[in-house]
Formats: sequence, structure tokens, C-alpha cells
Amino acid sequence: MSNKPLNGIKIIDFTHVQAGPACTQMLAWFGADVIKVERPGAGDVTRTQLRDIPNVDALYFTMLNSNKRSLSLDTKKPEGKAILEKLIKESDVLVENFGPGALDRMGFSWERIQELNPKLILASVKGFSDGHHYEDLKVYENVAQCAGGAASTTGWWKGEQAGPMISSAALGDSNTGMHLAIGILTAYIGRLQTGKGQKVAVAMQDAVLNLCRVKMRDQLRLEKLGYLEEYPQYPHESFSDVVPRGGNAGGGGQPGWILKCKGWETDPNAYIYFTVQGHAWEPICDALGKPEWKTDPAYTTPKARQPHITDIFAAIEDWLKDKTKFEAVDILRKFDIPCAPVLSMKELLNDESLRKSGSIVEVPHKERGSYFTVGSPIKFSDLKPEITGSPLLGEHTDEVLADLGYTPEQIKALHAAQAV
Ligand code: CAO
Repeated sequence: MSNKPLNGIKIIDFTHVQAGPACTQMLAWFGADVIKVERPGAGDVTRTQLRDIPNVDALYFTMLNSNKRSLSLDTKKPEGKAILEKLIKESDVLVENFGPGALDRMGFSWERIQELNPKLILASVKGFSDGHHYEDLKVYENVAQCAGGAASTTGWWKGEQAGPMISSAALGDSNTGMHLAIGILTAYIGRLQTGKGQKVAVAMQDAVLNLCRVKMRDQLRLEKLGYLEEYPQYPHESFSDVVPRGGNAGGGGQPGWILKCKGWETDPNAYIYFTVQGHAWEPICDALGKPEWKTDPAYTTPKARQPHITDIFAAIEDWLKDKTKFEAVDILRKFDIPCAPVLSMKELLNDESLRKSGSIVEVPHKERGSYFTVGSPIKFSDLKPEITGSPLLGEHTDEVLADLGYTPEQIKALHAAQAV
């Protein structure tokens, strides 16, 4: 086994669906021994959800569970509980994202876990934080986006499409998992100092809110000023007392928008994002062939430009009419303009640079042949994560039990007791 920084860290992965599995998968990539504990005969629900090949683990599962081992165990039965207790005594971390109270109901409260192994780190994802007035709620991705401020600040503020909108990025699920991974590693470093484990929890609402902090910033500014100059409502429309949805506005100090390119009528992704950096106005004028804008007082400062920013974007769109998104970006990049083509999943999947960097990888799978998945977005100089296929349900049960000291006869007896 190559030397990966998290080698030697043993993690009980009691997670399912996306938020928890995304966290433990990343720790597995970096070398942790992640043992996914799954209910016999069923396993993580994503194994069977949205299948593309009959009777084969769905991509939903394979793309969130690579580099793990699978232990099939009914932890509600006495035999299963005994094994889990043994595992807890020998592990460093237990990660779970069950509904509120499920772990306690199973008999593994934080107090019990501490009795079994005071060094263990218990890491949990829940929809809302402990003590929150919604703490009993079960939560999925879009529920978290609504509760964490993303939905109220995303989308259109007028027209037929007006209303809160969900992002396709997993702000509630994978994002919470990434926060939890930081929490686990922090608690692990803490344990190196104190010798003690601790409980780490991330609420999906909080993780979404953490990514929406710029919108909280805008709420506070709005309460002071009564307007937000970088929003498309400014200066021609009125503001209420809540942060409005801003469509595709830049959202920061630089105005920006999604603009149509050649072929937009038939290609749903023939667009670029164009950013107007305050200090880079002259290169923009050069790129667009509008030298007169450089000296026109209606354009020379960001403040002067803001009242007719929509007209400026319309003029840029006119320039884009005969250019594909790739041709446009190739011109604009020479002028140092922050921009990018709107890339489809198909384009990303086949992107040579992403394949080369390991951000998209092809990994073997025992039953589906091989599949493409998203590799590590974190790059290291001395670690190249090797992404391996996800485990079949219970693939490593015998191996894990043997490691725990169970004899072949005991393992056989356990299989019989767990038979479904
Ligand atoms: N053996 C025996 N029982 C097992 C088991 C095993 N190996 N693994 C899980 N279980 C049991 C649990 O003990 C629990 O039983 P009880 O409810 O009887 O105590 C049950 O399976 C799991 O319950 P759940 O509430 O986690 O599952 P659900 O499908 O009803 O809800 C979800 C799913 C995601 C809404 C809920 O788990 C949740 O709110 N999790 C926290 C937030 C979260 O992570 N959401 C993101 C999910 S990713 O989109």
C-alpha cells in the first residue's frame, strides 16, 4: 500500500445517501480504512436508486463510495451489535448520518460510545443542529437549501420564472460532508494532543448557510443602505427589506452575467459568463472593439456604468453573436477578462484537462465493468489519490470479521443469523 497521509486511521462508515458518504469517500481517498456498515440484503439505499443497469449497483452509489470496504451487519440484532461494539473499540472514527435519534435507538448513544472507546471520534450529519427547533426533522438536499438561505437567494425575482430556486450543486449534501471531513480531521488532531475523542456534528442548514454568507452580508448591507448596487434591481427597481434574488448577477464587487453566444437558439449551453472587472475596463473595450467607451464619462467608472450595465451586456452579446462560447473565451482570455464557457456535463465528462488532472477518472467495478467518476478536487504535491471501485454489498464482511478475530466457524454462524 502506498504511503497516504490517512493510512492507519480506521473509520466506521455508518453513512447513507450522499452527505455522509461524500465525507468518508474523501477520507478513504487519502488513505483511511473506511468500513461501510450496511444492512444485510439491502445496503445503502442508493445502491438501488436510479439504476442504469438492472441488478447492478447504481452510479449514485458507486460515485460516492469508492475506496471503501463493505461490511454487511444488522446492528439491531444482538450478534450485529456485538460486532459493532468490537469495531468501535478498535476504530478511530464513526461517521453517521441517520435520521435524528436513530443511533441512540440502536443502543449507541454518545455516552455508550465513550464507555466503549473514549478515543473514538463520533461524527454526525443532521438536518438541523442539536437543540434547534427543527432538530427532529429528517432532511434531504433541497430541504437544506431552503432552510439554509440558498433557495431564497437563487433564481429570478420577476417574470414567469420568479420564485425561490434550488441549485443543482449539492450544497446540502456533499458540502455538508466536506465540512464534516474538516471537523473529523480537526478532532483527530485534537485527539493527538489530548488523547480523547469528541463528538463532531455538522447540520446541513449550517453548512448551506456557511456558503451563503455573502447573502447574509447583503442582508446586513441592505438594512443599512436600503439598496444593493450590484444587484440587477439597482438602480431602476425598488428593494424590499429582504435580499432579493439576483438572477445571474456577479454577486460581488464585479458585475457579471451569462451571455448568449453563437448557436444559443439550439444549444442549451451556448453561453459564457462575462465579468466586468472595475480596473479592467480598458481591455474590455479593446476586446470588444469599443475604443470610444474608454473615454466616455458614462462608462469610465463602475459607478457610471452601473445604471446601464444591462445595455453593456446587450452590446457584448451583440459582439458574441458570431462566436461560439469557446471562440469567445479564446479571444477574451488574451485580454485577461475573467470568463468561462457554460460547460455541459457531457463536455466536462470528456474534458481532456480534467481527465489529465485526475478530476474525472475511470475506475474498474466488479459488476459494471468500469465507470467514470469525479476524482479528488484537492491536489497534493506528494499524494496522488488512486480512486478504486466501490465495494459490492458485504464484499469485505469475512475479511473485516477475520481482522476482528472471528474464526471461520463464527463467521459462518453470523451469516446464518443475518440471512435475509
Ligand atoms: N442494521 C440495522 N438497522 C440499520 C442499519 C443496519 N446496518 N443501518 C441503518 N439502520 C436503521 C437505523 O437504525 C434506523 O432505524 P430506526 O429509524 O428504526 O431507528 C433506520 O435504519 C435509518 O433510518 P433513517 O431515519 O436514517 O432513514 P430514512 O430513510 O427514513 O431517512 C434521511 C433518510 C436521509 C432523511 C435521514 O437519514 C436523515 O435525515 N439523515 C440526516 C440528514 C442527512 O444526512 N440527510 C442527507 C441525506 S443525503 O441526501
